[in-house]
Amino acid sequence: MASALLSVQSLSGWLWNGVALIEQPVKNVAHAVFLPEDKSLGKVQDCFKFVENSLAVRRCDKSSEMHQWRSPDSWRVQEVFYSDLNRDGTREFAILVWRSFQPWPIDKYLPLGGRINSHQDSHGMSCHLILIGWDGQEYRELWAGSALAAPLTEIQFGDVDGDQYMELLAIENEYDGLGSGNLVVWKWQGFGFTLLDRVEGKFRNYSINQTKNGLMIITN
Ligand SMILES: [Ca+2]
Ligand SMILES: [Ca+2]
Repeated sequence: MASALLSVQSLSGWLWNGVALIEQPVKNVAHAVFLPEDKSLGKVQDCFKFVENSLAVRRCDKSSEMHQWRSPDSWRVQEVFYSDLNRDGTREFAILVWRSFQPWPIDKYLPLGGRINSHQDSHGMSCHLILIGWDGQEYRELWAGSALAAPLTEIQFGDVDGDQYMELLAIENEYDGLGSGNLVVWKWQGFGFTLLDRVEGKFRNYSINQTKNGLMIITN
């Protein structure tokens, strides 16, 4: 995760003021330390494994096939975290996946199709955010976004606007130009994510710190 030792001289802090992320002076802020995600899924009998760009969920004691889910071989799972992004009171996996680009189905038939054709890299791979969770009977894809217009890296969760719900934080890169970009915060709005704010820049990573004024995002 993005917990590299940050150089204090190059840091900016960003706090939500009710309308936008506002830059703050960063002084004497303790470096954020990212703890490993809790690997129990609220029900201690379920475990997950994230290795070699593949995510697998199963009963820790392998007792139930119903409790198994595995990312398809055609997916390259890049990042994973476990939180309640879709605001239904239950945590799910948010995963960042690269897979072969697919146009919107309807665009195959429209004269002006191909509206998201730029949402892929030069190898025909596109970046997607997907939520995987327990629906009461099995683990499944709860929500899958179409190809992102700009691929994300460094995904994390945090309550940026202080409404007790978690937002998605990320660095927004360019296809074929991964490495730095804008800081973005997305929030769930019922059927998908909507942009809460974007701070334009060439940020490589960031950390999040709880302060008395709210969640401060520290970029470098
Ligand atoms: Ca949820
Ligand atoms: Ca929030």
